[in-house]
Parts: sequence; C-alpha cells; structure tokens
Amino acid sequence: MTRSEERLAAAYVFVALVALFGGVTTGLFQALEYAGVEVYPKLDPVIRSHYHSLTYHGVLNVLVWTTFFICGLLPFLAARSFGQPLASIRLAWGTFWLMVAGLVVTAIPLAANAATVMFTFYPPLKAHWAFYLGLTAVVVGTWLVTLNLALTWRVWRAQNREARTPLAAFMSLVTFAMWSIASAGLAAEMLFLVIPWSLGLTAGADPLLARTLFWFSGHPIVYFWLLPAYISWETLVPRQAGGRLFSDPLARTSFILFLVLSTPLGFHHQYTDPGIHQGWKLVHAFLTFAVFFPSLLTFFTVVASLESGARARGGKGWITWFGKLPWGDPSLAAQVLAMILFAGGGIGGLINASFNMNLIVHNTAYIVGHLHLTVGTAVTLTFMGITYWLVPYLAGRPLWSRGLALAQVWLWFGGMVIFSPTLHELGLRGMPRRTAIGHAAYLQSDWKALLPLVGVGGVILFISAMLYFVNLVLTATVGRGPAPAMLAFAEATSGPEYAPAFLDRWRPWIALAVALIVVAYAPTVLRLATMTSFAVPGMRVW
Ligand code: HEM
Ligand SMILES: [Cu+2]
Repeated sequence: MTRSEERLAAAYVFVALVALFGGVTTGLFQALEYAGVEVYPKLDPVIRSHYHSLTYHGVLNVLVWTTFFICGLLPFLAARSFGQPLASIRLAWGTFWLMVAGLVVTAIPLAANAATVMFTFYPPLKAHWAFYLGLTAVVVGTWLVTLNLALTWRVWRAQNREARTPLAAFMSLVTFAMWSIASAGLAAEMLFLVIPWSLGLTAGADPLLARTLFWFSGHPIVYFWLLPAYISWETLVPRQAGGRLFSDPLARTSFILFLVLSTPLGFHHQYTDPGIHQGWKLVHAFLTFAVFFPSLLTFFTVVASLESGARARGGKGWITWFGKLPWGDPSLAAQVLAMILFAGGGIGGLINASFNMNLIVHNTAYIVGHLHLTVGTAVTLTFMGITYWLVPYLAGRPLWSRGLALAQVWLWFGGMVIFSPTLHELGLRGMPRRTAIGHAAYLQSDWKALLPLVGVGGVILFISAMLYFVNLVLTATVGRGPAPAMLAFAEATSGPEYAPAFLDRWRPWIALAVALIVVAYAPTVLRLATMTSFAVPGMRVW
C-alpha cells in the first residue's frame, strides 16, 4: 500500500461525505414538509420545491455517496488484501477525476432546477442533457475501477498460481464484476435513449423501454451498495468483535451467488407496468426470491461470526451473548445496529418482491420506509461505522470523540426506529411517495395523525448526521494522539484452504450470470426495442 493509494481512498471518501451532507440536509427538508413545516419558500432559489429537494436527495445519497465511498473503499481493501499496490495508480487517479468531472457536469443542471427528474429520471420527464452525460461519466468511472482491480488480480495471480484469491480482494472483485455487467442497462438507456433525446437528436423517448433498462441496473445497484457492507461485516467486523469469520468458503459462495443472481430480476420494480408479459414478471419474482438465499447465507455467516466474538468475550446463553459484543466501539456498534435494522428491511423486501402483495405497497410511503432501512441504514450506517476507523487511519490521528460517535450511532438507530415504521404504516394507509404531501388536496386525517412522527424521526436522523460530520471534521483537523494502525482482516474458522478451486474461477460464473440475464431479459428487451417508435415527447412538469 502506497501513500498515493491512501490519498486516493481519502479523496473518494471526502467527495462521498460532502454528498451525504447534502443528502441528509435535503432529507430534513422533506421530513419537515411531511410534518407540515414548509421550508422550501425560504430556500428559494437554492431549492425550489419538494421535487427539487427530492432529486438532490436521491442523486446525492444513492448515486454519489454510495458510489464514491465504494470506489474509494474497495480498491483500498483489495490492495491491502492482495498485499500489493493497485496495477495502475495513474489509471486510478484518472478514474477519480473523470468521476468528479461527471459529478460536476451533473450538478450544474441539477442545481439550476433544470434536472428535477428524481434519481430515476424516467422519461417523459426530461432533464438537461448535461445531467445524463455527467452521470454516464460516473458509470464509466466505475468500469475503470473494475479494470484496475482485474489488472491487479492478474499481477497477483501470476505470482500466486495456487493460492485462493484473498477474501476481501475476491469479494471486491465480485462486487465490481457484478456491477459492471449490471450497469450495461443504464449505459444503454443513456447512450441510445435519453442522451440523444435530451440533445434533440430524436423526436421522443420510450418510457417503458427506458424504465426496463433503468431497472436492469436499478435492482443490482442495491447489491452494489450492499456487498461492500457485507465485505466489512465478513472480513473486518468479526475481528472487531473479538472473534473469527465463521467460514471463508461460505462467504465466497454467497458472493458468487450474488454475482450470478443479482441482475435478472429487475421486473419486480415493474409489476404494474403494462407491456411486459406477466409470465416474465413471474420469472423475475422467482429469481428475486432466489437471490434471497445468498442473503440468508450472509445473515447466518455474519451472526455466527459475531457470536464467536461475543463468546470469546465471555458471552453465554442463546441470545444474551449479544450483550457481550464490544458495544463501546462505535465502529462495531454502528455496523451491528445497521444489521439489526437491515433484518426489517429484508422482511419488507420480501413483501415488495411478491407479485401480489407488491400491489398494496407500490409507490406508497411504505417503499420510502423500506429503503431507509436498507440503503439508508444497512449501507449508510455501516459506511459511517467504517469511517470511524478509516478516517482516523487515513488522517493519521485518533477519532476525536468516541462518546460522541456512540451517541451518533444510537441516535441514527433511534431516529430510524421512529421514522421508518411510521412511513411503512403511512404507506399501508395509502399515502403516496414522491409527493409534496403538505400540498395534497386529498390529505387524509389518518395520515395527518402520523405525519408529525416523520418529522421527529427525520430531525433526530439529521442531528445524528451533524454529530457525525462534526466528529469527522475535528478528527481530521485537531485530533491529537498516536496515529491509529490499520485494522487487520479477520481470520476464518474454516479458512480459504477449504474453498474449492472452482469458486476462484471467473469465466464460468460470469458466463452463467450473462446467460441468465439473456434468458430473463432478451425476449422483452428485444420486443420493446424493435417495437418502439420513440414517439413520446419530453415534459418539464416542474
Ligand atoms: C436525515 C436523514 C434522512 C431523512 C430525514 C430522509 C427523509 C426522506 C424523505 C421524507 C423522503 C420521501 C420524500 C418523498 O417521497 O416525497 C426520502 C426519500 C428518499 N431517501 Fe431519504 N432521508 C434521509 C437520509 C437518507 C439516506 C442516508 C439515504 C440513502 C443513502 C436516503 C435515500 C432516500 C431515497 C433513495 C429516497 C427516494 C427518492 C425518490 O423517491 O426519488 N435517505 N427521504
Ligand atoms: Cu429491486
């Protein structure tokens, strides 16, 4: 690991944190709007409407915070795990600057209220072309990260013919390989549909084809966010808990299953879309339940590993060992609390994925409740936990305040315990999502009774986030004390020597993943692509 690689990770994490700052600030505005406190008129022209805020919120949180954090963290962990530098540090920096340039190009129309199309940018809503172009550059950047990781693996493999790929590096490679396949949908949507259309080169777009290509990438993107959290939970957290990873081969197996199963299931976001045969929707429904299997493997592995740590620390009983985890460590506490809330997200996800029950929750506030448990907590709180060791390490200074960090972590948990179930319930009472609910003429009294709780939960989450930023800024600037050492990877109870060699081969798994995608998607995408007349004109409804 070179100094330049550490600086690279720091640069990515810095951009990610700036994005998260904007993300939680807009989140506060939205929660207040739900609670009946109208802040947008005071924020004009910075934020013009709930929809402007929501576009910022979605783009900054789920596209920028996650992507930049992951592109910073995974190459860093992979290089550590290989015990050798990245194949090309120049390529890595070039990638970083390409992604930053893309971000700036996206941000200009976004800030100017010329791209208030939300992070899903479904046509016929039409943004300024720069919005799409910039996001495309960010996606291309993620491919270059994949390339660099693959080249690094080749160098390593040439020197280590027989050994298993070290676990954290293996998992990072799987994550980026999966995403590079999955992001093809997004790239196709950008290049063939929305960029020519927004430039005025084609007369119209095709909303159904666009949505289909978007969700081709839009479901696997959630695994692109989650797998890095799993990497931390399986390769680092067991040691932080004082234990061992339960099984290295099991962790590898679950990741291979994610590689194969993450993509061919996007229709579960389109159950209500006309023009896709319900037989194919059902296939995607089954495949969605199939990908729940590696999630359960992960759940088992992670809990068994935590338990080994707690028992080594004197934990007893079937459940009570849980109390013996080192709860005084904010990095561990953040990630374990993230896991707990993620269990709720997983259960809710099964409801979303069900062909019939989806109709009850579709496009309601229930979904918002769900996604704040998953990406908003399982991923975000885990990443926060990671920064509690990573930022001190990169800054060469100890964490400014452990107590503040612990308070922050529990406040996020507590805020989310109020915020998310309330939104789930509001959704079940029929309240739509993506709506400036304070302005809705149809506001129901049984929604009104709960809406203040969204505001309370949102304010607590916002306070938690501010404590987080204060602590990190003070850590990086005035933290005093000895420079912390890098966290070591966990050892495994059954180690890599038990992993069969075929798990360490790329071609068969990638071929299987692509084959499954072709089966699940080709008939529908080909039909839509050949039938489309690109006739739907763009709209600016804001
Ligand atoms: C202070 C913390 C946060 C608060 C108060 C908050 C609040 C909200 C609210 C009220 C909405 C619903 C708006 C609507 O549908 O009309 C929303 C949507 C959303 N939030 Fe958050 N949020 C927070 C943090 C996060 C984080 C950390 C993430 C992810 C990393 C996230 C991801 C999302 C996404 C993806 C949506 C849906 C966007 C869309 O429909 O286009 N939020 N948030
Ligand atoms: Cu999905």
